[in-house]
Amino acid sequence: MEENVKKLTEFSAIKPTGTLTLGSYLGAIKNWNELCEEYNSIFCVADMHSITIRMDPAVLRRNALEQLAYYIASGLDTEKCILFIQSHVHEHAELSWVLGCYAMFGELSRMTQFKDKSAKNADNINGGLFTYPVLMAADILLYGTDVVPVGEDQRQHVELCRDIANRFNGVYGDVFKLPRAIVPKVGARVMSLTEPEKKMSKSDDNDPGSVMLRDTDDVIMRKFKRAVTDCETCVRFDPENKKGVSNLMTIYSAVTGKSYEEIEREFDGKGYGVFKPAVGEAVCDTVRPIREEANRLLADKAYLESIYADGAAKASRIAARTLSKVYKKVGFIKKA
Ligand code: AQP
Repeated sequence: MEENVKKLTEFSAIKPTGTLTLGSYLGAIKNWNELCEEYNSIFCVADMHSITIRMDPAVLRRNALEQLAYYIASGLDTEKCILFIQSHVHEHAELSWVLGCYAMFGELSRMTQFKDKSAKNADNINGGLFTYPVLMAADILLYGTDVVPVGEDQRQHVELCRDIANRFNGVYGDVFKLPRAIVPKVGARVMSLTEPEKKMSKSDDNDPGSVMLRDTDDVIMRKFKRAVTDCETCVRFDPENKKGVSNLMTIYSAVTGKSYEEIEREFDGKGYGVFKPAVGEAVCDTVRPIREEANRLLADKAYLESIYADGAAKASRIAARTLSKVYKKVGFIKKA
């Protein structure tokens, strides 16, 4: 896809710290797809963001390629979207440095994800973890992004990106467009099946509470059958008092398009023994074609390489224009 200057631009990314979950799909990728027709669509595999935790290099490489395959298998049209790997476009790191000089220590310290991840990795609270939202701001701002489809947990980072852009524009004029987050109505925060007060996350592959897009039907069914519910038997949406059941209803609603009222009627008087496998089956129906297509794509490395090479070339052209404008504005001498 070549950039169409009249269209608005959507940009988003996911870091390949593990294999994608149902949460990554419902909270993010599914919604990327929905805007592709109307927007210039640019998506990256955020490998640079992944090294804020210690990752085995071979695993990172494998995850990154697998993630690209899952993007395409989820329906992203390679003719209409730019798909690339973040570390292939060096402008991300370069703009990140400049923006870091316009991001305040106090605001970075207030980021919920920084606080959560620091608590989780107390022995490795590195600078990258702290400046992660600055690199994310660079990712977004390089492409003149209008909208960033993300799950609820990333909304705060997109808002910080706007603040940084605004501050920069306040000094140098209108250099950056101000992006806004788009968060889905259903599925913005998919919770763990075993600990429904915790977000479903991809970094723990063996977590029985996380449904991975690469899980087989059997594994998915087993996870749903073991999902935590409560001591009542009625299927009712009440996220305060019935966290597990409400999470399952959210998942069911997101994959079937049914409203909470319709779901309550469908399972009225049927109990969790019927409800949990029904959610599992609906999820299998959504995930199975994606998994099968991703496996097919992963067997064709040359094809995936052609997609990310082409994507990096197109992304670089846009990113280089933005970076050169920024360098000029801040006063760097143009390279002879
Ligand atoms: N459980 C979720 N429900 C809804 N949306 C979710 N997202 C992630 N988990 C859920 C959305 O998917 C994108 C993932 O981006 P990311 O990997 O860069 O960030 P993350 O939020 O840190 O994802 P994880 O899975 O929790 O990764 P780890 O375990 O490595 O920290 C974002 O749009 C996110 O909102």
